[in-house]
Amino acid sequence: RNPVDVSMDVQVQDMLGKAREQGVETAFDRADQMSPRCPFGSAGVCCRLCLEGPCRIQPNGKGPQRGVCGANADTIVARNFMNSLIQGTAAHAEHAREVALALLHTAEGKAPYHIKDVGKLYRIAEGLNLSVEGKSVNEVAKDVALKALEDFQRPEGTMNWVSFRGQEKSVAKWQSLGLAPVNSHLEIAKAVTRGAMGSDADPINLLLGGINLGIVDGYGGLHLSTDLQDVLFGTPQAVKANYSLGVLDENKINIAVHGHIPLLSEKVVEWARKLDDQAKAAGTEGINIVGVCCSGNELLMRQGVSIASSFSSQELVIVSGALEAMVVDIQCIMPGIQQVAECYHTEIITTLGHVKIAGATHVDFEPEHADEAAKEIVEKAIKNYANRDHQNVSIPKDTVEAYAGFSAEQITDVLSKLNEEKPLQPLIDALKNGTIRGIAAMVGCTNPREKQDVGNVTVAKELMKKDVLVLTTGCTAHSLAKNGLMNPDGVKECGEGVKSVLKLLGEQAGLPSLPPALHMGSCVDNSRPADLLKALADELDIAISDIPVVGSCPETHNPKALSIGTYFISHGVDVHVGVDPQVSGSSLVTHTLTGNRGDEEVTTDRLFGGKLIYEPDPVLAAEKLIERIDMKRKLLGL
Ligand code: BF8
Ligand code: SF4
Repeated sequence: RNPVDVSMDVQVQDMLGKAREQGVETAFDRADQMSPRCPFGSAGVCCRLCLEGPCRIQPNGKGPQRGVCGANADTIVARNFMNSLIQGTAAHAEHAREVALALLHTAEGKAPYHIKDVGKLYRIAEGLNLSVEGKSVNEVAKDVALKALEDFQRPEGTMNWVSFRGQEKSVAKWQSLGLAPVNSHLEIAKAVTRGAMGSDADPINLLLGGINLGIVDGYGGLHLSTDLQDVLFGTPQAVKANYSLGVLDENKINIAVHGHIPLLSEKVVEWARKLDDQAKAAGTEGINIVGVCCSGNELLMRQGVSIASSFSSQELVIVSGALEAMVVDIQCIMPGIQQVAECYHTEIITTLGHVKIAGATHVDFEPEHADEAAKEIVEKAIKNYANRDHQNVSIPKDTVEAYAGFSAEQITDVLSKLNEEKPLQPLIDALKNGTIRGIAAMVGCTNPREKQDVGNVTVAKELMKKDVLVLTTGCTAHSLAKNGLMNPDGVKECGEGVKSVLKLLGEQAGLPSLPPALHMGSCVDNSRPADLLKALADELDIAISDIPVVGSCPETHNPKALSIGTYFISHGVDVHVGVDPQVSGSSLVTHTLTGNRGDEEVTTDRLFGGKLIYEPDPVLAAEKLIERIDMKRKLLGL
């Protein structure tokens, strides 16, 4: 593909042009080389779970229809789907566990972090039924951390965070179906076991196992991470920052922070500020931290750090020739960054013992020694400035201004200026009278296979136009920000109804309008839209599945996005994906996930009230989402 066909973003197109001129290969080139894709893998019908295989089923019904063990396409497709949910769920659970352990060590005085949001800590303690009387802040934090860690080891019952954050109606349904998770590690281990060769062979049962993983992902991963990160680093509030490759600064030492867990990125920011003089002594104007992927989102929300790139163009930040270091922790880090870095002076610094890249520098980052590690990392970047080839620096000129930091707390805060006693009432009224037709969470990734930003931006604009209130997280937020949808001016894209609400709320916040897409954070922060939905459903005394709300992930790439989607489906929220979820090899699996509530067979829509919508065309996708929103409105009598 020509650069103009890989991204909507002119800066990305230009930087890709530079990479190609210099013979540097990126994910966009490799995505092209991978075409056409294997039809068996695409349909989900290849299995390599044991050494009798690999086996593959002919999707067209001709040729072998069972693997050596007798597994048919339905079993293989369901197993493969569940196995990818395991990947996503384990990633989020491990993220949460690391934060919980860091909170414990902080409370015990063993790690150099502080409790930043004491109010939220106490609200969480209360939600967990912990007594706080006569206890110090650190003692309460320790109790909360132990409750969190219990969610990785309790032998029976229901996970603390499911009881705490889940809506009663949803939790009761999961319990009645035997799907309420006991603890994250137990459920993940069980899923690995049932998805193995010679274990669970019932496709429907496997898909229900997938729902259980979705619930683990949501509560043991997303909610737990967000809650404890807010306690340690503060609950986000509206903040202004800049987007695009142009946020790199030629006159400064540039450090990109990439990955997911704020334990590392927050410390890098702190030490960059502390060592600014050292950077000036090296002949620069200081240190410029830029964000990539969800570490970027975390820093943006709490520190106003600007964002250089979403997932698919991460290598191009290096191609600028102006990046001294790219510091990574975990998830969505392309191994390809090392090859690209070897063509420039950038030092790739890995930080976790279990996530290394051959050829990269490794600085071990343990929360207990966070200061020493962050200092070492920033000093390495300062030192590496001497190796910058100033002739080969190309930084695009423009950046886009965007507002972020819309935590559920921040949104409620703005709403409370309209109705102090019942802050949700103005939102409920607008939903009831149709000023707001519905709510959409635009979430997830960018994918080098897809033309970057097109799906995300088109679905969002189509929904906005039709008076859907758009919330956003993850790399999708990056697409929306670069295209002006996280700026008050972007409100012109909205229908008259949503526009009037955003303007009214904007006035309360001292802005001409709230932006048409409200950025709620990283991918683990998909807990935030979920919190808002729970609050709305509780206030209305209805199930979350009854609210006219949808999720959309147009440029899906990571299994984490699928597990987040499954989390929403387990609550009865419809979820759109724009990239093939690789289940088409089984009509049973496809129908269970995408069929309707009125169908005779089992479908997630019938069981939970929400389904998966696979639609690569973003305009059609928006139409289908609107149809579901309207259906739910009708069922509510609106
Ligand atoms: O967790 S949105 S590409 S960076 S998976 Fe990855 Fe997708 Fe970006 Fe954040 Ni989420
Ligand atoms: Fe083949 Fe069955 Fe082994 Fe899969 S588990 S590789 S289908 S024999």
